[in-house]
Amino acid sequence: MGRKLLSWFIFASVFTVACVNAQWTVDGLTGVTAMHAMMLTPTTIIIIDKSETNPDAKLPDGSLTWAAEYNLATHKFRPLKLSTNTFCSAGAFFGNGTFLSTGGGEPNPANNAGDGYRGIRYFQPCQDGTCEIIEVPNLLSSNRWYNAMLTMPTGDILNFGGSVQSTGANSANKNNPTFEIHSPTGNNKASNVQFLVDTLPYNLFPFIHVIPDGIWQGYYIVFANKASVIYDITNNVPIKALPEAPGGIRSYPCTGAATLLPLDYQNNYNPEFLVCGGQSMFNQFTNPAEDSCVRMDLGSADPKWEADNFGGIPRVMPDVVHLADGHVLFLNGASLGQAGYNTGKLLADNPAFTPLLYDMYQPLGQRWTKLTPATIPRMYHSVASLITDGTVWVAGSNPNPNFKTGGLYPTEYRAEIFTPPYISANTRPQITSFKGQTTLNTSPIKVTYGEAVPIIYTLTGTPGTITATIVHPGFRTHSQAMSMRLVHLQITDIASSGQDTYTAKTLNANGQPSEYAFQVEIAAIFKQLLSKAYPTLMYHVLPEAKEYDEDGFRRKRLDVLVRDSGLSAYGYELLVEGEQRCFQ
Ligand SMILES: [Cu+2]
Repeated sequence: MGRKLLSWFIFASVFTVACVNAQWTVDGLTGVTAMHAMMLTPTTIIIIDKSETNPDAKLPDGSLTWAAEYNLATHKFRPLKLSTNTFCSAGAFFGNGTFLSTGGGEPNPANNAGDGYRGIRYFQPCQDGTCEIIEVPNLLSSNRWYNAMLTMPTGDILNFGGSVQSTGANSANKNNPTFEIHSPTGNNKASNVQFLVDTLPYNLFPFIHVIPDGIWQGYYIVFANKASVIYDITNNVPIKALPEAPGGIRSYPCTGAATLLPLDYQNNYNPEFLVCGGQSMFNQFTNPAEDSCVRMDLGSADPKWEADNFGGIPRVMPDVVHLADGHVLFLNGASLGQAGYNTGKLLADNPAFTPLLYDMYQPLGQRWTKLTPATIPRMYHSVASLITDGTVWVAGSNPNPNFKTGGLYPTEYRAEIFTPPYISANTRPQITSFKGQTTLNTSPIKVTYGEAVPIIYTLTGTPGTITATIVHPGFRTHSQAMSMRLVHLQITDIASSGQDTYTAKTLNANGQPSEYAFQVEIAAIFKQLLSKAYPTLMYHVLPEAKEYDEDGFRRKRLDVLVRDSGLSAYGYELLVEGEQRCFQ
């Protein structure tokens, strides 16, 4: 094809890359306070409040309720009938996708709310907006308030701890130091757990996660107060007591947040556990919140805590969210005080408006980034959840015994969408087929363990590094992210479908890839070369093609701007030169 010249050279230039930051947008009204929430389908979130008089949550018969289904597409809520008080309860999915809510609080006759302490509620998500909650009162083995629930590897649900009565801090006479297991065929009886006695009085809403890999595989990490243990639920025995965590109290009402960190095939899914925030002093409502985090490598035979700061912001009642790119987001909560209701005096103040991004792969001291602050306080009884477009749904805040308007920290019905930086910084692939199925998000797609799944997507703009993660956004309440989990999936192959990869508008009249396609193609090649040479760095490659004729030759020049967040920007110019006939 005639003469072809490729030359690379750096040209001196300075590029100012605009700081891509996060955004907050008010989305819609939740109708009931988002005290508990969980994504049920790609477009719906179930919201469960305690029994209270939410003035806009009217059922068809005119009565009020304290549950709703929030639609992310229409930004509207649909009231759901409840008959028991779901005050400070818990939830999880069965392996078959049925949602289960259990526990709650005392009867509230004024609202026709029955005793919820031993209540069980099922909800089978549907697409047509007709499904309702099915309640079975008094089915738990014992009262559970502030219990934790978790989907087990068997598809059953673990129901762990709590108290038998609503309270501030827990106490021996209100403690429920037991667990029970729910399976689709019924309940097991309660099993006693000494750890839930030893961690009094700060063991409500204990943190519990399955350890999915490594030498403790199949056991559970349980954390309450400052203590933790690796636990064998099957045989109901503690396997290994872990060292006391440095820093303050982490459990209600000195509420912090905990998560199993994202799991990554690149380190063989090594499990790590992170706990952040809380409060060191009980009933000291003007005391600054805990400003530390502790992290533990559960892949170790002898796990130890590594202490870190909490991004420079003391925070009690944080919410923790796994983002789709594997970063961990902390938001909501307050910088003074503790969890609980304001009854004449503020238990918490100084809303912690600034979200924090945690990068688990960075060395100690370099993991935190502050993002654009919120404007709506999200105090006690707030939630946040990753949703399917990669943004974060944020709702709730009601540190009041009942629905309240006006004053400081009223009942908050506004839901917001928080758009993390990675959404606006990158073009996202549009998935058109998943395992051969083109009708997405309407019915479950079954994937077996270890199965390779073909995904077909289209991508306009510059193809970046394609990554894939699978996420369980968790049941959200009281800073708990029950069952939340993220796994980085290994991509075995990315194949281009040829020119069809580019949409028709990128083809010129002769059926050749247009200049636009040319830019994208060269940028992708360039990026592949760079990522082979420097696999640990992240790049943005921004191509800009120019062409001109000179002395009978047609030239295409490609200026390529390379940007890594840790480095200053570099520019390259690629010159592709050839006879005019090569560039029809
Ligand atoms: Cu509560």
